[in-house]
Amino acid sequence: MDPLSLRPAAPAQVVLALGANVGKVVPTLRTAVRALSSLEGLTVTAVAPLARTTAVTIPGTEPQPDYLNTVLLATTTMTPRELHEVCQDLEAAAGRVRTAPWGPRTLDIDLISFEGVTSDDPALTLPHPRAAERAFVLVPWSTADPFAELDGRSVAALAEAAPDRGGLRWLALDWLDSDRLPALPTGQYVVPPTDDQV
Ligand code: PH2
Ligand code: MG
Ligand code: MG
Repeated sequence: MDPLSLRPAAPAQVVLALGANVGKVVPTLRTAVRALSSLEGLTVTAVAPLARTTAVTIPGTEPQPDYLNTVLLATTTMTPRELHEVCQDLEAAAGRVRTAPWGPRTLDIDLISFEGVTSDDPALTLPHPRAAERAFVLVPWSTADPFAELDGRSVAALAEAAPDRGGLRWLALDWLDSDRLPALPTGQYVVPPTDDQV
């Protein structure tokens, strides 16, 4: 049986990472959190602070605007595949177009871990294969849950050791409701990519 299609016997703990670096990133991230919170099969238990992070890009590619990143902790009765599909639908609703791998994006929602599930399916690898080395995931996550573990290792310790740790500029704690946040990640509005640039 495919572990990604198994319905959890009891609500499973999951970790979702959200990121955006083009378009109206703050409203986009807020809309995504509200949409996830209102889902039938998902209960959001914590929303991490919002981090401004230097874009991690493929060496030699165009520099990108800073990202805003956050992490949600939740429990779910969905299967991993169902939850992954919901995340992709929300990305599409935010106007996500797939240009280059690791290209700029209006919204990225990654399933980082799903309690009790490991998978090496290239469409959905669990836990997320690069999460352990990404401060933009680990720092917000460890702020929301200081005792979190990933593959038996402390998320807080991994966060400190992550190569992109220095790229984390600030954390906004009350970002869901505060009206003092900039709508854009940098001083400059960056137009989201469109399909004809693919
Ligand atoms: N996501 C990527 C690639 N690079 N860099 C930052 N700072 N934040 C991200 O969310 C991010 C990235 C691929 O999904
Ligand atoms: Mg990602
Ligand atoms: Mg993704």
